[in-house]
Amino acid sequence: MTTNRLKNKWILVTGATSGIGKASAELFAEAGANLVITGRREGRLLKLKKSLNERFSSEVHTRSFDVRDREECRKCVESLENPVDVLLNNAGLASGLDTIDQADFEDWDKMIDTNIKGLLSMTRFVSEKMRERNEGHIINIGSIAGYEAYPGGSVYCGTKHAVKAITQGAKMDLTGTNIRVSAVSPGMVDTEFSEVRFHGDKEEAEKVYENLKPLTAEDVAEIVLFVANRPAHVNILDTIIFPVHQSSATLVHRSEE
Ligand code: NDP
Ligand code: 8X3
Repeated sequence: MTTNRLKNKWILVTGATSGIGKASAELFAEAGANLVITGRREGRLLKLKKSLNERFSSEVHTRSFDVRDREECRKCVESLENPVDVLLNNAGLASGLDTIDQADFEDWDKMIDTNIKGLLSMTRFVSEKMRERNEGHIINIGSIAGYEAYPGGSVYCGTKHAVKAITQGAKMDLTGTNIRVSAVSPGMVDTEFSEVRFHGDKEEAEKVYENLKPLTAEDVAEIVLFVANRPAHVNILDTIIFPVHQSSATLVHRSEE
């Protein structure tokens, strides 16, 4: 039986309105941790808070903001009464799958400003406070796209390569402290990710997961919890998680029907 080290800890989750962030918030609450759930869609945050409050005894706070707005990130962190034990940098997106010569600049800006700069802002503000306490854990959601590029994914993959480098560099910067830094890097996960990538085109999004059993958000959340729940002297730097029928960013086996 695994020891539960998460009870009464404070976990800040970015992008908790959907997918991996929401599933992680649910598992953290089930483990008895308290939560600050964030994202742009306030209605969804309030709904999740209500549902967590009905099922678990954890304290849940909401902060609705866009991680691309650095001052909003600062305000969020400064507004917290309790120190953050675990920062789950999950908010992120792919926008478009166009080639380098055709892609839309707005799509590029969205990905770079959210996946890299948003993650950096949250990390900067939270890690400063973690260093003062000499404790804490930063967990970044990376991707197989941080290890490989694929056609149409140059910028999304570039942002996830950046997340890998930021994770490694932050771990180095915090050497000698008790602060842990980790990444969790999945392959295909069935969330709203593809719908967002294809700008709301549900049919295109469904094709990504056709005749293949992708990971679920809960599958990834379980790994996040495992990483967060290690003893204080254990730092998992990264993990790559695939569905069994995926072997690289682009090599997938789809069943016949
Ligand atoms: P979802 O689209 O289901 O969830 C994305 C979350 O990010 C939402 O809660 C969204 O909240 C939040 N978010 C996006 N942009 C912003 C922003 N500017 N400010 C604040 N929050 C934002 O996708 P996933 O759960 O799949 O994605 C979570 C992470 O997992 C991402 O970093 C993604 O790159 C990564 N990933 C996903 C994989 C997949 O196949 N699904 C595989 C590997 C990694 P809101 O819109 O309310 O702001
Ligand atoms: C999401 C996984 O392969 O679509 O990061 O880039 S992939």
